[in-house]
Amino acid sequence: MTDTAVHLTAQERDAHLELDQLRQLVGLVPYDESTDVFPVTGWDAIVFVVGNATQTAHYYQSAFGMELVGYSGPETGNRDHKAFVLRSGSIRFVVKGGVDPGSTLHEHVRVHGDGVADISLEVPDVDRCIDHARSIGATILQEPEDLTDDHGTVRVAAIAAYGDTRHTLVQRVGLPGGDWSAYDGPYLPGYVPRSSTFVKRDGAPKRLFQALDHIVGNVELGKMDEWVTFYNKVMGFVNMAEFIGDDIATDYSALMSKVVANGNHRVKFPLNEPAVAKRKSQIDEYLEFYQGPGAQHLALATNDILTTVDQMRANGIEFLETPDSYYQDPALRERIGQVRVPIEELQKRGILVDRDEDGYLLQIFTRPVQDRPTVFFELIERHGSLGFGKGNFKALFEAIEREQEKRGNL
Ligand code: TYF
Ligand code: FE
Repeated sequence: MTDTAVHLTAQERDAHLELDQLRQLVGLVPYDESTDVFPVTGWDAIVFVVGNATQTAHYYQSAFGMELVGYSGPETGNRDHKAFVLRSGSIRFVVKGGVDPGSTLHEHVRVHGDGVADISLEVPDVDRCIDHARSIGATILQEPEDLTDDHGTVRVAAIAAYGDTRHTLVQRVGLPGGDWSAYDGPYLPGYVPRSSTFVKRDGAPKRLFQALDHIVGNVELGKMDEWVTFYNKVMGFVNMAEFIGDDIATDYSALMSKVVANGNHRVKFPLNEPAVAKRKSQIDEYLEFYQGPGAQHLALATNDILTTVDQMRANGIEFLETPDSYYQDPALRERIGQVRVPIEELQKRGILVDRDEDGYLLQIFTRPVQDRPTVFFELIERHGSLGFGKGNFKALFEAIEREQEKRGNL
């Protein structure tokens, strides 16, 4: 029998999370890593490229309650850009903005607006992943190389994903038998530790979310299956049961969606493509404003969505509204049964609820978080359900379309 144990990542240990909590938060599962062609441990960092990293870093602290832990910029010898490293639980966001007028980051912002440039993944063996990716014909954007500073060494490489999105692969620990110890800096070599000057309001919880659950990618019409195949073949990801097919698409959603996940299910990627419908698809709106495929929403896992939503609202974050009819529908109560809070508490906040054979989940979506109607966030509290809220698709897509209509893009 091979080792199917699930281990905590360094980021999870740092955040004082335990395996039982993670099983509930993000639906971790055991699997056999020895037969994986491209083993992935979990998320390493989500890298946002933005027009003003100084202010975006403030936003993720003041509105999302994240903690500043690292920095790179002119003061540290990086004359090209500023980069701020933010943490909440096991999640690491890095926000980058160009300082040098010639920085290539400006071009990313000109084309896409603020967005996710890099979904970095932690892997136990970068070279093994790149060898496999190359054998399948994937685009290698960066060949494996060691980066070293006073905190130690990491080995990195990068492959191309949809649009201009990349997956940097980060190996933070040496292979068994080597002499390379775990890297202990704030992020990557070149980054220095930096702490928040931001003071949380009295009584604010330690953190508003604990882990990253999934990141949805929007791709062009007819490309969803190609990207599912990319994640299957190149990265060894498996298909999850939840999908939105033609049936739902033509009824009300104007999109199709399939979900892939890495072996232990830490990393889950739903992939959307627009569907031809009566009205303009929300995915087309994204593709138009992002100028191509890209990351659409990031789902943040919390074990107390009520508090998280209340705090974020108090911090000025705007969520999509859910009509009272959603909660008044007798079929809803029938479908969801008992959940840990009275439905009235969900209704007050516009939180959606869905149940499947494994359990239930609570979820809510923000409005887009930058000027273009592109990237937004989801908060998700799982109680056994490994799904993505299939039962809410209709209510959710109607809410998204109401927003689209206000923007004049329907
Ligand atoms: O990740 C999901 O599948 C859910 C539902 O454009 C969803 O959060 C799917 C597509 C979309 C918005 C939300
Ligand atoms: Fe989602």
